[in-house]
Amino acid sequence: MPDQTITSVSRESRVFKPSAEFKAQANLGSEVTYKRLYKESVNSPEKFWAKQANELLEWRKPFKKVLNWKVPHAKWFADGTLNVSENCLDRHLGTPLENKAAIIFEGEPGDIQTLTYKQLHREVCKFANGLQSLGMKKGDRAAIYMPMVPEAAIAMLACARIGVIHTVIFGGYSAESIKDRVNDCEAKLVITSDGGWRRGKIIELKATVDAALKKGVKCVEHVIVHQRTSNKVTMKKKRDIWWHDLMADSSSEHKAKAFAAENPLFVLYTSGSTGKPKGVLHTSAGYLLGTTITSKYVFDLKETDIYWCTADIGWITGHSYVVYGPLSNGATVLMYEGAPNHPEPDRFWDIIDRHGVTIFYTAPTAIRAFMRWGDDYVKKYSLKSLRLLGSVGEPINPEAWMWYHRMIGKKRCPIVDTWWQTETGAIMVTPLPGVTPAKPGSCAVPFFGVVPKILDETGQEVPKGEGGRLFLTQAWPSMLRTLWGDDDRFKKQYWSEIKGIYFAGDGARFDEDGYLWVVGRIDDVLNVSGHRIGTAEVESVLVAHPKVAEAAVVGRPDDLKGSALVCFVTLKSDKAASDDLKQALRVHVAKEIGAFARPDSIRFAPALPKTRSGKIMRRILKDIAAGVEVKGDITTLEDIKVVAALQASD
Ligand code: 7RM
Repeated sequence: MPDQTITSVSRESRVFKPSAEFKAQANLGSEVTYKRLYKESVNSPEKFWAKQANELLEWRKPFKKVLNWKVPHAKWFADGTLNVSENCLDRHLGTPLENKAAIIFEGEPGDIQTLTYKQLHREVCKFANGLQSLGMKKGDRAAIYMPMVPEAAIAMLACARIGVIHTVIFGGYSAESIKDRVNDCEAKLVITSDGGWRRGKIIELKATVDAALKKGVKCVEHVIVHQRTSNKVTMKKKRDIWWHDLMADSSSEHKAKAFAAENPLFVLYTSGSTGKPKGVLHTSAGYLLGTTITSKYVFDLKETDIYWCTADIGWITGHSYVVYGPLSNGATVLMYEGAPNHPEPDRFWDIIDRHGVTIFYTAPTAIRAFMRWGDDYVKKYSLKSLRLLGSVGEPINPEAWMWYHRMIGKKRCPIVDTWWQTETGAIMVTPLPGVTPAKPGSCAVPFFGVVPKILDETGQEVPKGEGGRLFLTQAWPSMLRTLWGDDDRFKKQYWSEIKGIYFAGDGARFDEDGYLWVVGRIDDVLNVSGHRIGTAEVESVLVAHPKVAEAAVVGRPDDLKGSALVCFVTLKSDKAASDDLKQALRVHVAKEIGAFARPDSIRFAPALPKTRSGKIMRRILKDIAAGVEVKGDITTLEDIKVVAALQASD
């Protein structure tokens, strides 16, 4: 394919049009069709979604009612029934897809395993029978704490098959974090692995689960342990069961039951503005429809693709675009267990060439790391199989976009910069690769059924070009339904900023062409290397340390991570500051939350900047952390001298 053309260079950005070749083969390649469909999707959403739901999903009992919307509670296709696992597996059997690879797995040590749709179906059926033999049934919760191995997807799909609600916990989380999540949703079962490979070392997952369960967990009856690394683990009698033992006794026949469209599918915990993570609840048909339709049109998925999304299944991107969306489309999904720089920083490019990956979806923080490691690692590979690139997780800076376009896409592949959230379930704003000209740094235009608005404090729409808060004003099928056990927080967090419409927590603006530019979180959530971390979570861990009196955590712009974590800490009066204590506090946070939350910097200060009513003025701390002049009004500060002391802190 020839280069995509640069059609204009404006002050802000260049514009990259899809090539004629890409357009011609795209699942959606016509601007006229996109416009017509978008119009229909927002003007007659029920008609649009009914048609898509019938075309893209397999129903056991067809729905009659499309949407029941009593703000903020949505029910989609409520009187219809289906089975999500059947939609991802059984429906491809008896078709030419059945002997096609569903999952190509590459472990970090280099082991490779392929599961066809037929084989994956067989494994899922066996595991579903195994879960049932342990008494797991519809509505029960199961926590999954596993590395990126096919068994993680098998566990998710088996839960879905029998109506068990899964909650996947990212393998980087600590024992304490596991305990909180398992207790919050009262999981009866934990599914884990002995370990997982990361940079040549074993991450001891089972040992971490053991530690979590010792911290005061009453709800867990069983732990299923998949053997990955064969490191020594302790198996607690009666409670712990080897995956392979359970599977050995299980039949590979399993008839999936039909469940109501609104049956809960999973809870996924995500950070919010308080210390307590939010359990985002997604249900069945609407979620599956959102992930299926976006996989088809945003990634332009075809039968012949080898599709690779590098996200871990512990995050929403792994749920929607490693498991449910691509499998429902009958795609071949590549799964890689390990680190991008093991044994060398060329591992991803090596994988792409060896497996012939055609679609590659990753995060800006990874792209920036590759840029830093240097072009030589990329140039050793042809990357000629690639035809489409994607980005997700945070705003992609134009420099990184251009490098991705030139170095990885060889100026031939469209890039889809996809904006969405754990809460939205599926991609909301994105270019369509065969239709939308891309601008580096902008996530472009709303997907079908999505109506984004940028509003000011009074709820007025701001003029194009001006920044404000991002809202979604129309209900969509894959929207979160509530927060597990806390519907009040759900209402308050998302639907009360401006009554009755969804507040995304992001700041953004539209440009003159109607393209969306997301700036980033405007609540107390940080995006560190694409991981969502609540400042309040880190603060509560810090103040739990015996030497700490008070703590305030802010983000500092960072070239690689997006945001770096900077913690301002005041010590109890009889405690002395030292470098050792700094290090101890960093280790403390990593231990309590997870290594990905390890603070970049701890600064001891005699006091924190507070208003007279005692509120910490974070914007002052942000400026101080960034090393810039403190801007804006500081007259509300209770003690003005605090600022100078903070600036002098280290
Ligand atoms: C999918 C995911 C959500 C937050 C969101 C934004 C940021 C995600 C983009 C982005 C700019 C993007 N879910 N974000 N994608 N910002 N451009 N393409 O990341 O729940 O973990 O995070 O991530 O701030 O609110 S998430």
